[in-house]
Amino acid sequence: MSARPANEGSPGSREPGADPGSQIGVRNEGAEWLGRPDDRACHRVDRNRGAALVIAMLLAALAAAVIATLASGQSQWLRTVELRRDQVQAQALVLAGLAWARQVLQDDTAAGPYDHLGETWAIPLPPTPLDNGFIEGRIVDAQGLVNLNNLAGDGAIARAERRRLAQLFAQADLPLAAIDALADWIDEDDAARDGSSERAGYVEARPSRLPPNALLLRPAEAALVRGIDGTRFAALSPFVTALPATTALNVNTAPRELLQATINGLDDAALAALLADRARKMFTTPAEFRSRLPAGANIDDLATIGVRSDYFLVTVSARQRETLAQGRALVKREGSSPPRVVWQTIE
Ligand SMILES: [Ca+2]
Ligand SMILES: [Ca+2]
Repeated sequence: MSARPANEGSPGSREPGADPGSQIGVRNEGAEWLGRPDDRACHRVDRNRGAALVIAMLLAALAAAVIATLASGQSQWLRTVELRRDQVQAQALVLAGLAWARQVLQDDTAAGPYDHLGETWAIPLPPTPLDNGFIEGRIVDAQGLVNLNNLAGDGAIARAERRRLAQLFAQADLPLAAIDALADWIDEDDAARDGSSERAGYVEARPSRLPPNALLLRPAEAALVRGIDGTRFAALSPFVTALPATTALNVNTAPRELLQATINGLDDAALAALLADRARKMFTTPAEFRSRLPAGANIDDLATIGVRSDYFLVTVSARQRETLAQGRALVKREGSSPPRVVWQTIE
């Protein structure tokens, strides 16, 4: 029986020839783990590997964030470019539509000296499909509407317009006294019709404003006049306009509401008969209009009405994908020349 080496089986012992690197460490007599130089190097390598891994992950996250930001910015930029492109195309279509309307009105001069609802210009252009959208438009005879600027005068046309507007105001629950204030807002003088509707009466007005003593450019300006509620007045927009001249009402195009406010002694049945007669054949003179009025109906002054028009309102809408453009214009026909644009808005 051979003697065992003294250190056989003791902690930290190893077989002769065993690989020193196969053991991570040794436990000394104090039972502490003490790394050997090789072990500490291993730990440093591990720590370096860990730090490198964390840095790599951070860089990857940063790169992902940068790419996402760039992609988002590029997407937004592309979206902006697309919207701008659609807007330009839609506005170009609106401009083309307005030019088309002027051409239609110019061509109409060859059709005779009358303007009525049976003519080509009066047929609305329905929504017409185009590439990526549609276009629609219509022409309205502005002289078939109440011309608010007529109120500035004192003659028969001003009185007739006041009467028509009074009926509209009553229907819209607007105060009739505001018609005087509106006339003072427009007329050149500073003499108040009701004692306070000229400049002196607006000194304390809030928000501050003063009568311009000038013709309206837009009917909506009437909402600035004291006593006129903007929302209620807006309901009258299909019936009112503001033209840069005194104009007679075209009885060939005026809506039933304005004909009723123009003619004395016209009940609903007589008005329906008059409209049916107008649809059958236009009126060629104010005198003929009076001669064709139903029995019992009459009109005060033939100078306040007409059968032709110079001013027309044109509205055109065009859509390109999600973008909608709208154009409005007041055009004035002057002889056989292309109608002149009095004002025009493109939105
Ligand atoms: Ca005509
Ligand atoms: Ca005035």
